[in-house]
Amino acid sequence: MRIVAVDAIPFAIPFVKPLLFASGEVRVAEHVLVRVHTDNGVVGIAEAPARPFTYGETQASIVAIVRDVFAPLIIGLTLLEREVVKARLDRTVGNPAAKAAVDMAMWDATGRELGTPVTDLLGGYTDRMRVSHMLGFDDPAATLAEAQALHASHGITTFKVKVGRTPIELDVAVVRSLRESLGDDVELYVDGNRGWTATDSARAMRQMRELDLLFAEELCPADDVMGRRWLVERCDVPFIADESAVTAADVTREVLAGAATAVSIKTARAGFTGSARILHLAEGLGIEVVMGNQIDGQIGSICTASFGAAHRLTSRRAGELSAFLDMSDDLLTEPLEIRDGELVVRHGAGLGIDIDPDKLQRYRQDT
Ligand code: MUC
Ligand code: MG
Repeated sequence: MRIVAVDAIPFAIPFVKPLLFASGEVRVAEHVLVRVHTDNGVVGIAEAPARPFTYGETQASIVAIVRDVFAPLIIGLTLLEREVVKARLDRTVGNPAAKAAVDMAMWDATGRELGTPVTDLLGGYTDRMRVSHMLGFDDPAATLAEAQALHASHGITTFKVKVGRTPIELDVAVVRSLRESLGDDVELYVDGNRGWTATDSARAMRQMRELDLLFAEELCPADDVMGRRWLVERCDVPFIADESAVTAADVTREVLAGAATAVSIKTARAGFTGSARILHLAEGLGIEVVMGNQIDGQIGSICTASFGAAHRLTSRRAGELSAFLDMSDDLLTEPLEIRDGELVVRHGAGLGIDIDPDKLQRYRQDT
């Protein structure tokens, strides 16, 4: 189970419906397929989504750091030396999506070598997760129509609504229309991607008080230190740290500072190894967790589901697993399916997925 090669293949797949939010927009999934090859001929895979507006990683930077910096550091190690890999990769700060993809491709290769699903290796709590869908910026009628269509086609009943526009009334009107039209049985929460000030966030939360929100996420920047603490104190729902809490150390800092009371765990930026550290910390602190989404494709979504379903705490809440529904295509031989509002993990070895060579050839950017 020794690593003999690591490759990073850039690919691009257009979105049918672009996702717009306060910190950026995604019209094409410019992701990187990371593959870890072992001396037994096994290949583990994972996907790194470039999110320049959040973490500063681009598709080109992910390819370069995996090929030129990380691969030479880990070739020759075995798949079970995950802590050695982590220590070597962590000499470089940042680059969370690139590091996470290397980690998850190693876990996939380990599962394939052992003939065991990764989700069982991680914890094996259940085999499915409820799905939460992210609704990007739009007007109230279009957002409502999108939510209704997703409910009809996939049974989805939990929605994360992107907010953070000015004036705040634009977003409040969207959330109000969803609640009034969809009724009390759907779960709604909001994500500001740091778009509002603390004051605007507090006003918006006051205006949405009767709308029974489940959570509020990253409404204003965590770097507005006192403003954010003031806001979180006033918030009557758990306040999720997302991009302000990438590592377990970040989560500790934000929660102890009163800047968050819940955390979004994203395998796309923490891998399985880092996500487990954050989950255990959250359990110890007794805070809510949500399996978050980095606008992942199907490879990333099955990674999120495999981790989320593996643990009791992460499987309690709906996970953000459906961004790929807005993409025009993907790389898998067998596409993921969301039915009755749930995504079931794959029961095959590793992540239980395979790449379609024709699709990879069509979408890869390096040939
Ligand atoms: C989210 O939860 O914020 C938007 C930017 C990003 O990095 O992730 C997405 C979703
Ligand atoms: Mg977020």
